[in-house]
Amino acid sequence: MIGPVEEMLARVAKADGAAHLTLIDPDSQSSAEAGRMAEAAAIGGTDAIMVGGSVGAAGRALEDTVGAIKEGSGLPVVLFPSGVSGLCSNADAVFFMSLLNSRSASYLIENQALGAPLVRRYRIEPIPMAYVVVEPGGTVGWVGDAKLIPRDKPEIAAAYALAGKYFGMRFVYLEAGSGAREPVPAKMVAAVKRAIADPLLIVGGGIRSGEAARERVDAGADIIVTGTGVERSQDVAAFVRDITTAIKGSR
Ligand code: 1GP
Repeated sequence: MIGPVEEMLARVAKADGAAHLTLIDPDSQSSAEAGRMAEAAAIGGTDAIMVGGSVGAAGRALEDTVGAIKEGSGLPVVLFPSGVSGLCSNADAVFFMSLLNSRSASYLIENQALGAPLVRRYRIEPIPMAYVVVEPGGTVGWVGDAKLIPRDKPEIAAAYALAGKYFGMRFVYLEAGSGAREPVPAKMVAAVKRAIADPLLIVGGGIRSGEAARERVDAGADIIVTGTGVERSQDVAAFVRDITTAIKGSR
């Protein structure tokens, strides 16, 4: 069953050529600061806010951050949990994801099984997603025990993404790791989109300019995620505007 946040993302990706998500890690700033960042990102044209992080994105800090973001920006909040503790009841949706190239049952299915009843109790919208981590992988690659996809092996990324599609996942996320020096190669993005066709393709990790974002959208990305660039920016609205202007209306 497709919920309102997924429906909105699909509609924007189709109508505008691509959608943009801003990632905010509750561990990186106060909740009030996160609220101001989200407000500025909304002014810059982002479509929704993702909230999560590999370390420390849980409990009170998570809930307060989600609350402040919703109040500050009015945008939907999609949780991006690293485990069951990354869930909270005041978000709109959750990327209900499996790290398909993890070696650990924890990140493939165990956290998801423990989290599923909470998602139901909290009434947050689950968005089924295949999560695939590519070199260098960063913190999430290490924490998630990923067998990193080599950057020069687009066919391996495509095989994992296709497996996700055949499992019924409607989103595929190609992740280079937060703060990666280089984003996922455009060639790999193109190979994955060719393989999966319909599921929405999210690309993130190391995207810090409109040009880099545009290259990935031209290659087939439907949604671009930026986190570190937003966090480090002196002018969040202008940074996000640079990316959204570059990707929207580009296809
Ligand atoms: C991390 O893909 C996201 O999960 C965002 O990466 O922080 O490098 O923008 P950045």
